[in-house]
Amino acid sequence: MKRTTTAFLGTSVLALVAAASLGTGSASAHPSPAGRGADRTVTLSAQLDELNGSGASGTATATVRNQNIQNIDVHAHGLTPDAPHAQHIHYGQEALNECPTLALDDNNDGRINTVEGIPAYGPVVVSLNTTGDTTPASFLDVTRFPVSDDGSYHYSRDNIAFTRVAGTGYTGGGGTAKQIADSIREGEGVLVIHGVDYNGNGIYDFEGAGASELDPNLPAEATDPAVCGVLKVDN
Ligand SMILES: [Cu+2]
Repeated sequence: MKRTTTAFLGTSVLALVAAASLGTGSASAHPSPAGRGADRTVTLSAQLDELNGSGASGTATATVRNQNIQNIDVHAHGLTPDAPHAQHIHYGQEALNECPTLALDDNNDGRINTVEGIPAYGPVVVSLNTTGDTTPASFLDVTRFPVSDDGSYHYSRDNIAFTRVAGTGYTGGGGTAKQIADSIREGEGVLVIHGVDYNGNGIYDFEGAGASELDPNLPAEATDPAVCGVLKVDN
């Protein structure tokens, strides 16, 4: 502690000798007042940029402490109006933990579908829905995701726990809640909002881009990614 050195410079030689002889000269007891837990709380923020020509954009901020998202806020605009938008935190140990580019368009149809984006952003680890279960099991339950009001919404939710997730690329099965939370706190999570009305007819239908590769009963318009941003650590 530099402050200790400064204090000693201001004291008399006698005092220095006395301090040294008492063994207190080191002033080594400098407790970290905040404790170790404070090191494990980080704030993250993301700039959300369009994918698939959606024209949408936004921002997100999150506070993550240990294995819990204390709060997350998402502001988005330019989305398909008055339609539900699945949104998730994606992460994979072997993913790039970046947003995808058209280089990942394996079938050359000019779109990045949700599966094609996985090498970049990884699988779903948290469903950012409005009520109930937030695990990947809820990733396509569109009834519990925010609905854009004229293309915009402000989403906020508190206390979302990370969970063990299969398919995240860890050997021996799924990544643990701690492994995933540690990586998200290091800035490796990617926030993705889905839902692109390609043909601009105001609804998700099969005319725009056919069926979703995730569920043949859902239009690809409902599941293709619309915006993406890496949740980076704030400085
Ligand atoms: Cu997603």
